[in-house]
Amino acid sequence: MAVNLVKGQRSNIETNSFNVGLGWDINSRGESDLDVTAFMLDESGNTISESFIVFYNQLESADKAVVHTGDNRTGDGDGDDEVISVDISKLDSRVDQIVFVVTIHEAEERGQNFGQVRNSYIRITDKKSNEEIMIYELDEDYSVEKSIEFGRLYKRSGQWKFEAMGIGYMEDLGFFVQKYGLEV
Ligand SMILES: [Ca+2]
Ligand SMILES: [Ca+2]
Repeated sequence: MAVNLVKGQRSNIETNSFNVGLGWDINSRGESDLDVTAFMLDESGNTISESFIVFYNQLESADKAVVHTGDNRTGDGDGDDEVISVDISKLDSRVDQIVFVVTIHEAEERGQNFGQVRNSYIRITDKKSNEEIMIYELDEDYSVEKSIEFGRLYKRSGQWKFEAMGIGYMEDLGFFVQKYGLEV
């Protein structure tokens, strides 16, 4: 049985190899292109280097532990729209947490925000069995936000856990690159 997380809740991850899937739908008025980005941070909360940011324009981390399966530009249809797979056993030993941020491509230019986004979730599935381990459906309404820190994987005493974050921002991807310690 999958664990249903609510905002702020944490849960242990007992498998080394899993997929982190993002799903969303758009309500009327044209298309929105949501993008999920994984920032791989060290103990101080900074991105290890540029090659440890995984997103549609850089599909694999330097250690090959985190792999994005490709850009989805519409969110059309059910199920995961963008997927990032994680193999804990390959992770660079400096990686202390991985934050998943979802942004809207060209939100500013297109005048788009999360008020137009529906049914969004992040879920973790076991890569071997394809079983859903946990899911976090955004449980509050967002309106003007242009980006969301959706969730994070982090390590405590050797145990990997997932935390449902759901923190909305008015910022674009560049903001998070700076927030997590790199120059834009
Ligand atoms: Ca996309
Ligand atoms: Ca969808």
